Order: sequence, then structure tokens, then C-alpha cells
Amino acid sequence: DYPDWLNVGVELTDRMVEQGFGDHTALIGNGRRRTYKELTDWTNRLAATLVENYGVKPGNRVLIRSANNPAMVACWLAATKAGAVVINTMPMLRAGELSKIVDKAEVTVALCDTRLMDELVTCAKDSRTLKTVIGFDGTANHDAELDRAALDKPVQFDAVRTGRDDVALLGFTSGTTGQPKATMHFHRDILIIADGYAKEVLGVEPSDIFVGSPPLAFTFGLGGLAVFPLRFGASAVLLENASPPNLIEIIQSYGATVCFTAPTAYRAMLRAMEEGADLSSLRAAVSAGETLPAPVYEQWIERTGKPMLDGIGATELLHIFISNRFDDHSPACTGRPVGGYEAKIIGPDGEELPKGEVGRLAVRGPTGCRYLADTRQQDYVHDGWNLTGDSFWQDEDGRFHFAARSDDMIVSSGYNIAGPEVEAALLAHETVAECAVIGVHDAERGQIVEAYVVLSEGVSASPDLVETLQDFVKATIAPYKYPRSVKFIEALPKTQTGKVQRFRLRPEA
Ligand code: 3SK
Repeated sequence: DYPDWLNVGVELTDRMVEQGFGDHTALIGNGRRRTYKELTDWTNRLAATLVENYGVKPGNRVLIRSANNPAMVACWLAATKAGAVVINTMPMLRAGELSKIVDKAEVTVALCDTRLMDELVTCAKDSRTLKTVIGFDGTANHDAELDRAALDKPVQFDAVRTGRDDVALLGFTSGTTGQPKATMHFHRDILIIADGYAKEVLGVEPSDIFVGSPPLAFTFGLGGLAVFPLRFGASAVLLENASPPNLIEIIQSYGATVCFTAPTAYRAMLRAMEEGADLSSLRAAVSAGETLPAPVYEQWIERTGKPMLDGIGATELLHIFISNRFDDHSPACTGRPVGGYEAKIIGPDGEELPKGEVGRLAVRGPTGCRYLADTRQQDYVHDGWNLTGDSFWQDEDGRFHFAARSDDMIVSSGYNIAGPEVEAALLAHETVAECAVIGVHDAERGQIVEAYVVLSEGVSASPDLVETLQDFVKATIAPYKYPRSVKFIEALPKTQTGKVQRFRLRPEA
């Protein structure tokens, strides 16, 4: 039910002021609070600057490079108001990685935190399309080229009348192969994730204060830390450094009520609570991006009396499409589809499988995958169903349960072994800080389970420990699932969004 002409930049700022939220705090970061009115004025000035000083036209691809801070959100909203198609990128990307994005998206203008210029300038030197790189002040002291140019612009801006089905955002996903894919999302998609998941599952109120760790460049972060709060007149605290100690400190000092992060950070929060941290302000702890181990979920309920809300999303679908609810949740369970989405489990022939059987998770709903100029579209969408890369099963009550990434299923001596189940078993041992499990070729069994283990602080690797862990897994889950090979490593390979890259552990990688 969105109007034909819709600009999500306007909906999240000017419209909120019209609705009476002008004096509410919208964004907190870099030691400052900004109200909805201030954010609206700021983004209107920036939008006017982009159009008048830099010639940004509707449909131009504008890349933003920044850590999570209010200036990045302001740049995103401003470029959107100017009718641009925005690509948010993470600060850790190097010139080579930026070049792949710039080439694929045909980026013409880039807005870059002045602290992060080097790699982007290097990328622009060789780019066919990227001719304009404009610095902005990520610390929001308005002391960079873009900010200075914006200072004398009026606070009113006639936003471009984009259509609700015009592309507003390109979300990049590296997948498992390293060849980035761009997913196109419309203006209306960005409101749908708020009016769907955020409203139905989280019940966002203007009094909510959002905090979290995912980068705004990742649609999980853009939704959780910008779209959801701004759509409902709530506030977001944006952290350039969201490592667990900082996140915990911020939750306490701002009384944050909604947190978006991954299980590793929740584990750190559980430890901090044992040492006296007071995280009781949190009413919603959202976990996604990695499987939520049942012990973390259980300990969270034990400590806080509230469920942790595990969910699954995908850049292709923009945000979370299956989730637990405050009043409908259980361990090792991802929950039920968010309103408007349907999900089913299919076999290799595309036919729906009976309840209880593990197969590929297929989803359809109001947001869906549209890869930009990519033949992989044909693999991802069949008959309107988005075929995720995850293996799930559905229980008799209709709830969905994660089994494994489709490509992570280990088949050993005819047994299907879901790597995450072995990981969860290992993680329950006190010596294991983090781990990842893969299948490796074995002449006798086809594959065997191999575990890569990062030990807890102060624990040393030894052959005895290998045996201890193997026995522990055998005692925790069916013995055939135990890791026949255990390797100790310093750190797991991860993407910049914190996902474990199991494919990099495989011998052929
Ligand atoms: O889990 C993910 O990969 C994800 C991606 C985009 C948006 C939300 C989520 C949870």
C-alpha cells in the first residue's frame, strides 16, 4: 500500500518531522545527538549540494565509504533524496575490492569519510566510471569538502520524485566464491522490512534505542541501525567501533533497548553480566548472520528472562524473513516466516519435502532477489521462489530449523552430518572459544568431519586435548558425528561482516 511516488529518504526524515517527531533524538554518534529535525535539515542540505555542486542525477550510482556513524546515514539519506542509487561499503575494503564494486555498479560519484580516502582514490585512478570522489567528515564536525559546500544550502530540498519501484539501493554480497553480486532493492522494499519484520516481530516504539555491530554497508546493519529506528521515530546509537566491550559499555550508558548483533557478541555479554554488567535495558536481542547455538539462547533466557530473537535473512531479500517471536521461540530454531513471506523446504528436484526432512530453504515474499546484470539470477530465483544457500527442515508445528549451509553438509559413510551441530557441541566445551567444522575428503568414508578450533585464553593445544574434545562431542551428540580430525588455529577466517568463511579452511582453497 505504498504511494506510486515514494522516496525512502524523505519518508525517514521530512515525513517523521511532519508526524511530530522533530524534537525526538534520531541519531547518536561521535559524541552528539541529532534530532529528526536536525537530520532532515542536514540531509536536505547535503542533497542540494550533491545535485547543484556535483551534478548528481536520478539513477546515478553513488558509493559511500564509511564506518558506522551519523554522517554515513546522512549521506545515504541525502543521496537517496537526490534520486541516486546508493551502494554503502565497509571501511575495511581495499582498492581491489572497491574496484570490483565500482565496475559492477558503474559508480560515478563516491562520498568518502576523509579518514578513509587512500584506497578509494587508488581505485578511482583506474576506474572507467568513477570520476568524482568527495570527502565528508565522518566525525560530523562539518570540516570536509562536502560539509563545507552544504553549509550555505537551504534546509528545504525538493527531493526527486522516485517511483516506489525505482531502485534505491544496491546491496553487495560476496557469496562463497568471492565474485561480488549486486542485489537491487526498490524504495518500497526498504519500508517493507520496517513495516514487516521491525513492526511485527520487534514492535518498535518511539522510545526504543537501537544499538548493534553490523556495518551499515550490510543490509542487516542498515535495517537494524538506520531504517528500523528512523521509520518509527526511535533513536539509534552508531558505533564506529562496536567490539563487544564498547557495545556493552554503550548499552549501559544509553540504556539501549534493541540490539542487533551475532552470537559471539552475545557470548561476551553473558560473560560481562556474570561480572556485574547491567544489560537489563535490552528488551530485544536480535541474533542473525550466524547460527545461534542453543546454549547461548538458553543462558540468555536464564540471565535476562527474555528470549533472544534468532532469525535468518539474506542480502538478496534485504532483511530477516524468518524469525522467532517474543511469545513463540525455542532453542536451535529459526522460527516462522515474517508476515508476507512464505517458506518451504525443497529437494534436489525442486519438489516440496515432507516435514522433518532436510532440504533447501525456498522463500518468497514482498522483497526478493534481483541481481544486477548477473546470470546467477537464474540459479537463485525459480518460479518466484528465492532459493537460499541454506539447508533447513520444518517441524510439525511449522517452525523452521537450520541444518547447514547447503554447501556445508558433510556426508560421511552415508550419514548426513550438519557441521553447525558439531560446532555447537564443541562450543559447549570450556576450552573452545570459537570453531568451524568442514568436511574433508577421506578415501574410506567419502568425507570426514574436520574441526578447526580456537582455544579459550590460557588453554594450550595438545594431543590429549584432541582426544578430550572428540570424547566430549561423542558424549554430546550421536558419536558418528565426532570430528575425526581436530586442528587448532589462532583465528578463524571471516568476512568483513564477521561470517566464518568455511570454504577457506578447505584444503583446495
Ligand atoms: O543473515 C544474513 O546474512 C542477513 C543478511 C541481510 C539481512 C539480514 C540478515 C540476517
